[in-house]
Amino acid sequence: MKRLLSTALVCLAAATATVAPPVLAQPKQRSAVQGTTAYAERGEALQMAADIAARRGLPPAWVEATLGQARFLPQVPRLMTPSTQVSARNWNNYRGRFIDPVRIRAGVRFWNTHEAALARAEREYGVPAEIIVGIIGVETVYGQQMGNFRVIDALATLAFDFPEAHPRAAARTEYFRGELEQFLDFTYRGGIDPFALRGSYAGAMGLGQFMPSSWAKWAVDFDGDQRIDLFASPVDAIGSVANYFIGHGWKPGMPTHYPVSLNAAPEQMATLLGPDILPTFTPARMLELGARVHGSGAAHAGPLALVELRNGADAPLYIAGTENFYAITRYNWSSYYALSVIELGEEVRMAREARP
Ligand SMILES: [Ca+2]
Repeated sequence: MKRLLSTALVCLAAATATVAPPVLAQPKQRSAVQGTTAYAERGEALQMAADIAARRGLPPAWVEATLGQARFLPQVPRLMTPSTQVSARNWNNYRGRFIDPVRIRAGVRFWNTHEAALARAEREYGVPAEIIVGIIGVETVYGQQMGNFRVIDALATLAFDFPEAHPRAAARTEYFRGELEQFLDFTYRGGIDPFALRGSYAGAMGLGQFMPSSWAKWAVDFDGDQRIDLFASPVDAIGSVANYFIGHGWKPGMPTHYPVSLNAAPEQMATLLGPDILPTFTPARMLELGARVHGSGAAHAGPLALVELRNGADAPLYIAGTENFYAITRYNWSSYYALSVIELGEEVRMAREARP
């Protein structure tokens, strides 16, 4: 659900805990730039409140009062601005940020604690436990880093003050206005205090960092208490991540990727890399183009993508990604993200199996 974020920023959801939480009551003259400017002072925010109330059938006074109390967070537009430095993508560095002994140990504890729910999700949805464990680990270190921004403030700031310098500012503004509307709708209807929920600088919430629209569409009550809580119920988060995957084309039983070796001419490489991560080629077609898929992948039924993961000045890593690799990128639009999820899940599984 964070797929619309810049891929260069995908790691930041998990890094928000290292960003100081917004100070809402900073005294003296700095108050105006420390998150104390309420959107009640902005005509367009009040107009949008009226529009949302009408569209969603919500009490106009409640929507206006809620949105009016949202605060501008000056650090949020900065976090959304793409870096001006063109940094070489580096898989080994990226992997190292998410796959380390601390996170693996936390993953083993999470899996052991929620073994029954993970097994049930695998049975009911066909999404392997290790993929769910990989997602929740990369997103929040199993709930340890769910973000400290008030979601209403983050969403209002992005909806009304998205950085104009961003190459897709108009589309992103539209997106975050939609998310803000979803957030107001589901907190009102769910009887949830909209000021109590905290999340990433982009408004992603809970163990799996669901955006409001994803919460509305894919979140499920998986522990049976008749309510959905993606913050305090890891079991609800497990079921919701699995349901999200099924809604985004996950095919039970299909591997995520295969090893591949290359002997391709430059024009063949251009053809192979043209569709990027979108699965396009049969294994036979890949072989014609100079890419040999190994193992059971040689007989894979269905399209594959040649996925390139750069390593700075070193040679890139190549894999043959299946439709399930692509499904993971629907969670966050990045092949680096997807392979981190897969490999963290694998590492946690192996660490678990290595124990007596
Ligand atoms: Ca529940």
